[in-house]
Amino acid sequence: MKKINVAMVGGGFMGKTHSHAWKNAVHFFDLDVQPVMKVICDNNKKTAQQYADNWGWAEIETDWQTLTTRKDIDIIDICVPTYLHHEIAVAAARAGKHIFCEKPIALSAAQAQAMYEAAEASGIVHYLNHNYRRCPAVRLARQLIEEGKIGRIFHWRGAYLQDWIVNPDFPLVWQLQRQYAGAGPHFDLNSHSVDLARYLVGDISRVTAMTSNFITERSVAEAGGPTAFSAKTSRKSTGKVTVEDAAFMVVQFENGALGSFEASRFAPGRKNYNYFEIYGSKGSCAFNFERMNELQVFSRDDPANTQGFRTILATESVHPYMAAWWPPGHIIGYEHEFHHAVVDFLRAIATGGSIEPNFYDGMKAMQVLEGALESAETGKRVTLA
Ligand code: SOE
Repeated sequence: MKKINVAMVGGGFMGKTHSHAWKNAVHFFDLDVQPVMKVICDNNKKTAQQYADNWGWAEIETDWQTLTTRKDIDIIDICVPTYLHHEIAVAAARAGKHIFCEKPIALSAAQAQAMYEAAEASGIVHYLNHNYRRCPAVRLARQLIEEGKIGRIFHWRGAYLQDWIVNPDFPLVWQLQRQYAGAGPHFDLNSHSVDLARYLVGDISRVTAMTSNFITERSVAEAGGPTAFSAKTSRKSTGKVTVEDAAFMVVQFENGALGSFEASRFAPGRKNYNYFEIYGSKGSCAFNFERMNELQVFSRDDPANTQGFRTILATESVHPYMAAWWPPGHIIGYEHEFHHAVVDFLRAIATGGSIEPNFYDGMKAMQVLEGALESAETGKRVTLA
C-alpha cells in the first residue's frame, strides 16, 4: 500500500483526537494509502516528545516552518489555536502539502479567503474539520432531506451549549482572548452549527445577532498548560476577557427558511450539547450530539393515529461508515467522527478528488459569523454579499 507521511502541528485535546484517528483508521477501513505518523511538531519540545512517545509519531520538530520545507511530508495537520491557522495553512498550501485543519478556519473571513485561494491555486486537498458532519445520524438527516422526506424546509433551530467557564475562577485561556480565538463560542461553537446548517439546509443570506458577556475579568492562566475544560487558575494577576460569552443569532437562508442559533459556554449542565431541529413541509428531524447515535424523525405521511417522533438508532451497516465498525446497536462515539474524516481525506488524496467541508465552506461560514458580529455591534440586520 502506498504510504503517505503526516506531520501534525499542535498537541492538545484536538491533537489527541487526530493522532488516534491517524493511527487507527487504517485498521477499520479499506484504504489505498496508509498514513504514516511521521512528525509531531510543538513549540514545546517536551510536549512534542511526550506526544511522540505516547502516540507513535516517529520524529519531533519544534518549528512548524521546517515542515513546509521538508520533502518527505505529504500532509500537514493543523491542530493549533485559531490565530495560527492562516499563516501555517497558506505556507503549507504554497509548499504543496495537503491540509487537514481544525476549526474554526481562521480569525476572519479575509484570512479564510486567503487560505482557500492558496489551497486552490496549488491544487492540494484541503479539509476543515467540522467533525459532526461525519456522524452517521447527521448523514441520515442529510439523506432524508435529499430524498425529499422532510420536504420544503421551513426552520432550522440550532443550539451548541457548554458550561466549562461558568465558574468565575476559571482562568483566561486562549479561547477567551480575541487575538488568539477571534471570538468566543460564536466562532468555536456557532461555526460547527453554521457548518451543519449549510450542509443540511443551504447557504445563509441574512443575519441578525446579539452577544453578551457575563464575566469580563479572569485570573491569568498558568503558563504552559492553559487549555479548555481543564485549566488551573493562578490567582496572581487578572486580565480582560476579550470575547463574548454567548452569541445568539437569527438568520434567513437563501431558500427562504428561517434559522436560529444559540452558542454559549454559560449553560450549566450542558457539556457538549450540540443540538439541531429541522422542520419541513413533510416532516421534521432532530439531533443531539450527546445522543449521537440517534436521529429523531417525524413524518407527516404516517397514519394520524401513529404519528409521532421516532428514534432511529443509526448503527445498521447501511448507515455511512457503520459497516466498518461494530454490529448493529454497538454504538460509536465522538472519536469515530475523526476517523471518518481521516478516511474521507485519504480517499480524496488517493483519487485526486476533494472533500467537504473544506476551506471554501470555512470561508462561507466565516462570512456568516462575521456578519453576525457586525450585527451585534451595530444592532442592524446584515445582508451577506
Ligand atoms: C471546546 O469548546 C470544544 O473543544 C470545541 O473547540 C470543539 O470544536 C467541540 O467539538 C467541542 O468543544
